[in-house]
Amino acid sequence: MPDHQKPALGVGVVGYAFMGRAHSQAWRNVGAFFDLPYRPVMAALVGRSRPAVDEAAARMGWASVETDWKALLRRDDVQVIDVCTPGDSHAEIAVAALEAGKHVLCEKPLANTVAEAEAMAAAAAQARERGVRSMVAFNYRRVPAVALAHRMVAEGRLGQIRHVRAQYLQDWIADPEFPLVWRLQRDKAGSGALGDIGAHIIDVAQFVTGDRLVGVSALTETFVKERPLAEASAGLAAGGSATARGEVSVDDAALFIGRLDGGGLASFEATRFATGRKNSLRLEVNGSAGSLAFDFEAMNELWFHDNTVDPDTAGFRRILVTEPTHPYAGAWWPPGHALGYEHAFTHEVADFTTAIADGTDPAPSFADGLQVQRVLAAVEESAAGGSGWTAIQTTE
Ligand code: SOE
Repeated sequence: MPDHQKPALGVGVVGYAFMGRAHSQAWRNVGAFFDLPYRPVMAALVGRSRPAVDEAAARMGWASVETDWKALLRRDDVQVIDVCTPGDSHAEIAVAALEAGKHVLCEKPLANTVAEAEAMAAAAAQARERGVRSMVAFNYRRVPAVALAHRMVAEGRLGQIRHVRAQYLQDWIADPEFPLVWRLQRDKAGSGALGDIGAHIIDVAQFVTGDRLVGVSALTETFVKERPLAEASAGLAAGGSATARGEVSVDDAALFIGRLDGGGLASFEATRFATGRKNSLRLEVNGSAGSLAFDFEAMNELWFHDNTVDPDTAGFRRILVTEPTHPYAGAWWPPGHALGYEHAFTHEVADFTTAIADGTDPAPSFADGLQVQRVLAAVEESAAGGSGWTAIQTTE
């Protein structure tokens, strides 16, 4: 069906920083690469600073701007509200939007607390009865290599899952003079590396294996206890005060182990102090019939060891995940012409739009987001309680 004959799906994005830009790119390009049942329309971009949101809207192709997200609730030309704000506003915006009958895509993690996530999941369940859809923006499960890993495990290519080893390694705050931006403030971000990048590896590990964590034991650490205060509302690129400093109220790193309901063991590491690692989301899954390994810093590659072949020729081999038979890859370029970080967001809005049109439940759901929130809370509780911690006697 020609694009102009498709029903319009009006979109409003709240926020125009990193995630607002990534989602704007996705809404702007998705119709050119995916044959969708609806035609996404970039109706409105929301931001509190009128000059800044005007500039962002013009640059990214939004038809209008609002300085209050509540205005979207009343607009008949907006059917989707896409929440790209810090975690302290996810619940308020998403619940109001669902109650107003708007479909909601919400950035990760779902919320800053389990209580907020429970309210969001309840609102999503009620809205679903009215045909209103919702999804959490765990973008990495829509990187083709990760989606292929999920498909291979589901097809039994790895056999019984024994181990999942997941890391998310960054280093953007290793400098102790990096300012106290909102991601380092508990009231804004809910937690530090744990909720920001730890949430991603929890979702990816559960998505790829199809298993759920049933319990964890954890350590967290805040290496740098205070930092220069950040310029107000300047996002993650804020400059730091030369005189005023504030306490860091979140974790810099979280390490945790867990049991999977499928019987396997899992280990996780989320840190922003892995100097030299810029955005290295790594996953290795070991099963009785084979293993998979992935590193986002080589995001078009999936390494597979088939444990069922002749040992002489076994070993990890590289799958270049750019074939038309691979998830999402066929929508873009010929084999070998790699994709980037932004493409997973386009896949996300393509699947969300299709689910809205088909009347199906997008994944991951708010219930999935609530389960991740419960894992995050369990990690913090375990780390605070020191459970599973046995001190090593010193010899002196
Ligand atoms: C910062 O850690 C961040 O922007 C995360 O918030 C994103 O989810 C991740 O994709 C890149 O790093």
